[in-house]
Amino acid sequence: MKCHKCGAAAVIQMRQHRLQLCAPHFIEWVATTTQRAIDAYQMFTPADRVLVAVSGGKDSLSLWDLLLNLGYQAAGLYISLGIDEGIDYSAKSLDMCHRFVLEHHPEARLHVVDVGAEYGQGIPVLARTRRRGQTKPCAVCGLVKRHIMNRVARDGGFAAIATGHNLDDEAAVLMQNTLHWQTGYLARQAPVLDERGGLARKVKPFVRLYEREAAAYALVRGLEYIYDECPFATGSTTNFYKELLNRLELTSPGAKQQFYLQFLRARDAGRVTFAEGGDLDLQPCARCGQPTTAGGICAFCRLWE
Ligand code: Q46
Ligand code: ZN
Ligand code: ZN
Repeated sequence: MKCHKCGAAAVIQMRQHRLQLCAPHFIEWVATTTQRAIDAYQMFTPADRVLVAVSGGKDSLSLWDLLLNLGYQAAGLYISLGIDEGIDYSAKSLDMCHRFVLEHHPEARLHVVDVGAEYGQGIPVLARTRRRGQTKPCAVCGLVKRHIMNRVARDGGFAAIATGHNLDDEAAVLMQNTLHWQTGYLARQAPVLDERGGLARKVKPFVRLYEREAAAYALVRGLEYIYDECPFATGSTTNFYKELLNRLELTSPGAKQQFYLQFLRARDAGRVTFAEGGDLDLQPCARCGQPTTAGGICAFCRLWE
């Protein structure tokens, strides 16, 4: 298998692009693809300070590495959730982030927020003892992560929060939202969510990259990352839809990409429209000042009552 650009040995074949590339040309291709997405959706410019949410996994560390290599002012944010579950998940993933900085970008700034140390309880305990987390800790975890990301972005004056969501993630969520005709979610599912009512701007520079390409990027760049998924992610509906789409992709290369990117094009061109389901009336929480729809005290502050 030879690189289509230079004829050297190829490290990856991307059937949906009918393209196979050697290591240096693949890195260059990932950089160009990501830069094009950043420009197309006007995510941020080199003058902006960006906060990259890192988990120690392949997507977020690849994204942070690439943004730094492209010359962006990108700081990392790691939120320690206190998840052990017999595999030392949080400790190991934080260690990956520290090693990434040390070995690849010693000049980069990593913000660490330890939920247990700062608020008194980590996610597993919180979930077990609150009604919201009874079925799965993810509801509590998502709420906590959103609150902390928003706080750090606001306090640090960052222009945007960047997350490592890739095309597989987005296509899976799109499939789920479509099968349930969640029109409000379909209206808001986008590579960029603008700042509103005190909610920080959110961007996803990897939306045009397949998950296996983000993994290949990490591998080729020699980035170490945590292979384990969060133990609470097993059996998640997103993973179920990802598998379905991957089966489709096997027989029809490019199906995932087609499904997601054509949705964005059709919606952005106004060929399909979805109602957002009422304007979000955001008010500052009486305790923490972060925006809330509930009025009075936000869901995050109520967690700790
Ligand atoms: S970290 Fe948290 Fe995820 Fe683990 S508990 Fe669920 S939401 S699965 S991305
Ligand atoms: Zn090449
Ligand atoms: Zn609050």
